[in-house]
Amino acid sequence: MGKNFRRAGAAVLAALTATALVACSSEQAPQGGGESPAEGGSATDTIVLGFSQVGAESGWRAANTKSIQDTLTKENGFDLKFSDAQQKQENQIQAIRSYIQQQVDVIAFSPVVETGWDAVLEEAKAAGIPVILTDRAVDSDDESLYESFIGSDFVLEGEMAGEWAKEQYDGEGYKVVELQGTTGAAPAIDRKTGFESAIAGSDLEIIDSQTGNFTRTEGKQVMEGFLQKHDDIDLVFAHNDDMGLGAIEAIEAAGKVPGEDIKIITIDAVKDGMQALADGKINYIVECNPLLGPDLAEIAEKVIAGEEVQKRIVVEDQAFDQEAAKEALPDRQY
Ligand code: GYE
Repeated sequence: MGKNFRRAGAAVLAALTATALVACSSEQAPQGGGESPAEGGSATDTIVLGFSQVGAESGWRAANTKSIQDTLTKENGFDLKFSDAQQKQENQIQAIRSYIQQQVDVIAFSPVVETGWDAVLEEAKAAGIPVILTDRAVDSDDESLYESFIGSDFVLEGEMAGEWAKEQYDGEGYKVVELQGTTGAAPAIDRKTGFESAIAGSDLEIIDSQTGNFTRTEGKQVMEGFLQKHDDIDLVFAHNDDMGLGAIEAIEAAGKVPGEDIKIITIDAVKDGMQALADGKINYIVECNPLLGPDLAEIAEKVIAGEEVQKRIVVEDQAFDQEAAKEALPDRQY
C-alpha cells in the first residue's frame, strides 16, 4: 500500500516537473534521434532517453520493462528509445554507443554483469550524456561515470532469505542447493553473499550451487541435475522466482512434493511466484520491486534540469510467507 502511494506521488511529481523542464531542455539538449517534432507540441519539450534493458529472462524483467515503457511516455515528456540486450554485455555496449551517436539526452541501463563498463561510460561522459543505472550496479572505482543508481539492496535480499531459512530449519542439519542468477550479475553475486552470511555458523549447508541464468528453463535443468546427484536435498534457494518455478517442475517430475519434501525459497515475488507460494509449492519469497519507471523518470528530469540527485536510491522490499502471499495476491500489480 505504502509503495502505491509513493509511486503515485512520483508520477504526479514527474508530470509537474516535466512542464518545468521545457526551457531547460530546449537550451541544452541536442535534438536526439533526429526525430521530427511530436504532434501537439515541440520536440524541445521532450527528454530523449535511451534505455538498454538486460533482456526478457524473467517475470521480473517483464514487469520492469512494462513499468519503464508505461512511465516514459510522450505524454509524460519522454521519447523512449528501448533496446533488449538478450542478456549479452556486448549488445548493451553496442546499444549505449548507438545512443551516444544519436546524442540522446540521457542514457539509462540495467547492466547485465557488474564489470567491464568503464570504457563505454567514459565515452558517454566525454559526449556530455548523463547515465542513470537502474536495477543492477556496475563495479567501477569511478563514481563520476553515472549520476545515480536506483535499485534494491540485493545483499539484504539474500540475508532476508537466509535469516528466514535459519529460523525455520537450524538445528535440523538441512542440505541446501542454490540456483544462482546470471554469472557476474550484481543480484547473483550479492544474493549469494547475503544468504551465505546469514546462514554462516548455522546447521544449514549449501551442498551444491550453480547458475540457472535467472530463467525458468535453466532453473529446471539445473535442478534436474541436482536431483540426480543428491538424494538428500532439503531446501532450494533460488535467486529468482522463475528458477524456483523451474525447480518445482523438476521436483514434481522426480516424484517429490515441492514445498514439503523439498522446501523452496526464492526472490522477486512476481505473480507466478506468489501464486506458487500461496499454493504451498514455495515456502518463502523475498520481494524485489521491479516498478522502477517512476523513479527513473523523476531522476532523469532532475538530471536534465541540473538538479542534485542522490547517487544511490534504495528500493525497499518486503518478504512473504504462504499466508502473507494469499493475502497480498489479489492486489498484486506484477
Ligand atoms: O531478480 C531477476 C531478473 O536484476 C533484480 O534480474 C533483477 C533480477 C531479478 O532476471 O528475476
